[in-house]
Order: sequence, then C-alpha cells, then structure tokens
Amino acid sequence: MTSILILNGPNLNLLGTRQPDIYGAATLADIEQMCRDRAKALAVDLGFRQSNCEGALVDAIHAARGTHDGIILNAGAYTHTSIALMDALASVELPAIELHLSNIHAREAFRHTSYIAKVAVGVICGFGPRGYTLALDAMVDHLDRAG
Ligand code: CA2
Repeated sequence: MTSILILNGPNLNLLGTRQPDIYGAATLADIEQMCRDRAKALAVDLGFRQSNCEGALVDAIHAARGTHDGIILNAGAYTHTSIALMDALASVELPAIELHLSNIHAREAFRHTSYIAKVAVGVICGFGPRGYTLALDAMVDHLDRAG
C-alpha cells in the first residue's frame, strides 16, 4: 500500500489557539482527522507528525526512506531558513510537496524565500487546512504518474 508522511514543523501544534485570522480555527488534531479521512478514501497509508525541533524533522525525513513513498512538509518558519531540511529531503530521494496554510507570497518578504521549494515536486499554499487534503491528492496523483 502506498504510504505518505505528513510532517509539520514548529508552532503548528498551536493551531486553533491563536492567530485564527491567519491560520484558521482548526487544530492540528482536526487537520490530522481530515487527512486520515482523505487517506482512507484514497486507499493510502498515512503518517502524521509534528515537531518543533529542526533535528527531529531531519530525523523524521531520514526515517521516511523505506517506510513512506512521499513526504508532505509544512516546515513552518524553517521553510525560510533551513538548508538542513532541504539537504535531508534531497538525500532521501522521495518526492516532497511543500505545504503552507497561508499564502506565504502575500505576506512578509522573508516568507517569500523557501529552501524546501528547491527540492519539492510542487508547492501548495494559501488554502488553509484544505491544503492538506489537496496535497494528499496531489501526492497520490504524482506517485501514480511516476509509476
Ligand atoms: O502558513 C503556514 O502554514 C506557515 O508554514 C506557518 C508558519 C509560518 O512561519 C510560515 O511562514 C507559514 C508559522 C506557524 C505558526 O503557527 C501558529 C499557529 C497558531 C498560533 C501561532 C502560530
């Protein structure tokens, strides 16, 4: 069975508690349930994790090799800073989709830079929690095409 890992970075554990104007009212647990429902409909296995630590995210990417077929990554603010996450994604040679709740290109200039996009097959941003299920659909489609 195809298996997809959804990995969430720093502060995303706070979703639904603060800044609902930017990030919406759904909690990360709500989003995980949406993803589990969608994964079931798509008949794929799902891993769903969050960490506030850059090294733990690197470790999770390394561990995905041989366990998962693709990675959907909302790296949070590490998107804009982390060469380590970029290198980790490149090293495991798994397809990755960069994901954001907000439209990072309509926000501060420092959010317009992404190290993750350089090694991703595509980027989804600006659709709120719905972006997670869009990313799952896109990853399944990508893996189907890649054969
Ligand atoms: O829009 C996204 O998904 C982001 O990855 C969210 C990051 C931000 O640094 C990126 O530029 C875009 C921030 C996540 C912070 O999440 C919070 C949630 C609730 C309350 C406070 C922060």
